Amino acid sequence: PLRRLRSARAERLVAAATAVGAGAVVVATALVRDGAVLAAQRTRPPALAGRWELAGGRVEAGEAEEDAVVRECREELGCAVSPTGRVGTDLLIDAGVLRVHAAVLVDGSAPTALEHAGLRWVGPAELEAVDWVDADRAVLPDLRALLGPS
Ligand code: DCP
Repeated sequence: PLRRLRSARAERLVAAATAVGAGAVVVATALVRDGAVLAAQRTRPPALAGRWELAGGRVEAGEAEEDAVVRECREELGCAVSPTGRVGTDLLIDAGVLRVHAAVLVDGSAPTALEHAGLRWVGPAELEAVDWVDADRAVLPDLRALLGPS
């Protein structure tokens, strides 16, 4: 079940649940270049294969979220990124809580699909048409605001 958390109280409940091991923190990267965001096509699990996501993964114990963003982009996309801040609110997913961070490419770096079936840069006008995984679709209003008008 997916729902947006709006209250500070709800945010604290997620923090408490995460602290006792009830779920993982998963970071996703809104990598922005030239007014477009990078979408990556999942290969697993079967239920999500073929659908598109913001690249990311589980934050490791003791790891800062920004460091997880940098690590996941290096592992999955083979590129160097610099995080620039949170996008949207916490999202509850089966694995725990999903937190999106915006990021930009470090000069000269470019993403490659090392673990995904494909990559595409998505401008504001195309955001809606992409077959996003459910959690990432919930971030579209925030992505639109991040990218600006089409
Ligand atoms: N997820 C999501 N949206 C994203 C990224 C991830 O909904 N943009 C979800 C899908 C998975 C969970 O988060 O249920 C973990 O994502 P990954 O499998 O990509 O992350 P890891 O490879 O780090 O996790 P695992 O330990 O499962 O291999």
